[in-house]
Amino acid sequence: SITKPIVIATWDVPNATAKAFEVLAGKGNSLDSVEQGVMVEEADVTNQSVGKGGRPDRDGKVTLDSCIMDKDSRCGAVVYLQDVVHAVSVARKVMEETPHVILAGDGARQFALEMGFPQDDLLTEKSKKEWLEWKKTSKYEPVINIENHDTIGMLAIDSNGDIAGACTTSGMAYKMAGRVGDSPIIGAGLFVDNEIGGATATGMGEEVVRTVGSFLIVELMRQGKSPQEACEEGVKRIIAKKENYRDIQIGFIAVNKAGETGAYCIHPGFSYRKYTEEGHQNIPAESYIK
Ligand code: SD4
Repeated sequence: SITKPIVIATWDVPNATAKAFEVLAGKGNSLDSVEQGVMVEEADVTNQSVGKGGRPDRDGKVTLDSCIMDKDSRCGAVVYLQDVVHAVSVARKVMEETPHVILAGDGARQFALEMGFPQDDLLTEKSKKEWLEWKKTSKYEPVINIENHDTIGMLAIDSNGDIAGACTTSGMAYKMAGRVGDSPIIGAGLFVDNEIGGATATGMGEEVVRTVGSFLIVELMRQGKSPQEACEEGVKRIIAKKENYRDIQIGFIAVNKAGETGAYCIHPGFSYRKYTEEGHQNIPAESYIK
């Protein structure tokens, strides 16, 4: 059957969603769509939360987390990857070329270089300068809604009606060395099920991991909730488990197989980009705190 293709992504990322939709419009599949879509943000040095130009950890190292999942529930991920821009493509190679799901750190980098990915310095002058400034106080205080583009999580349904998702980030700025967030963790930062739909997250990853947020949202949709209702429940679950939830931001987006979408967050300021044949728009998400 022929379905209407759709792409959604966390935050206002018009270039990434345009690229992803271009792949779908050319009869490409959803896996290629989400990979090529999020690669736009990985390459964009002005996005300081993803790929090249990302903010470093507290020791000045840029370390990337990414995962990808397809219609057959195949998945791949890299965590704590250094020196390679396109973490999502390395994640896809983990999925396609290895018997494993996750590769970490030096092993992930070694694998990427063996696969022919170019080595690159991910720390830009701008991010380096800000980090050196931060080091003067070294206060770890994640900022809510740092910019209007941030960690990118993307979900796409192609004209065959098949879903795929990808998520990629440089993680929380000035994190501890070795820290891994939700974004590369299947079920936490991203989950898709071709029978139901998909969900992906942005914000304080620790909270998304301990509630297995994206898996929760897909399962709620399986039980009959709309994507909007499911995203609201996902955020409320985090709020119920976190006394000082006011100090953090979480944003979820979801799509079901009918192409209905939803989004919800703790604080105002989160939005998502939606791209269909009818056009594209930046949609502000409803928030728990008004
Ligand atoms: C993380 N969820 O590493 C990511 C960060 C993020 O917008 O989404 N920033 O916890």
